[in-house]
Amino acid sequence: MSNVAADPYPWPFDGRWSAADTTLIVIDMQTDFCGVGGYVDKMGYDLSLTRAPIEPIKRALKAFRAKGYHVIHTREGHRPDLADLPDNKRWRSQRIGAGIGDAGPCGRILVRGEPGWEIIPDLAPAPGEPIIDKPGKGSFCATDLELILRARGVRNIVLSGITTDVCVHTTMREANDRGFECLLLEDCCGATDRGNHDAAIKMIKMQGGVFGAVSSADGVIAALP
Ligand code: C5J
Repeated sequence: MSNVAADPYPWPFDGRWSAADTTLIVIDMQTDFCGVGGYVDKMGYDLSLTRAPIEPIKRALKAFRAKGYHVIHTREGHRPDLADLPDNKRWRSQRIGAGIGDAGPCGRILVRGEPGWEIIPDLAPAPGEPIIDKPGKGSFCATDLELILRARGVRNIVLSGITTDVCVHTTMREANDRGFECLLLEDCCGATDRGNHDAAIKMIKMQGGVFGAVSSADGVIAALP
């Protein structure tokens, strides 16, 4: 069994990882975050940054699936009646011209069941892969993700998706605090701002790997037991 060549330490810390105890998590690869007419597009950000991880994630997904690893997907979104949408989150989104719950080119922005909320076809979940619907940034808040991970005996989490500095980072922090051993794949993530992506990667590597370690699609694929 070989560790992943990662920064700042060969991952996982104790060399224990296998298909049984390791999951790839693909965070929020929805049209709202990387598609034309979605939430991020409406806010005016450069879609090439949030689309950059699509091909690397595809390669990682193929390798993890081929070896029988756990794969989990997440979607950020709200109930159609917006009962789970905090007033401040809605107000801030309206302020930047992309009001959550408002009509947009891909349906109501960030609302469950709308076209913009769907995971992009390129990265569609395979049958049997759990999809976690979350109302917030972190994947553990108000979801059954932890229960699913513990029930499956997962101890290692490999993170991919968008955005690096918001939903991916929040999820990594939540997972790390719960004792999961985390690895973020740098080229499998993207942010709405290049500097924020780079800063988010740098933060992980501080203090000997304060939230875990960082590698790439090819790095993890080469080492997959
Ligand atoms: C944001 C996300 N940025 N998936 N969501 O609102 O990062």
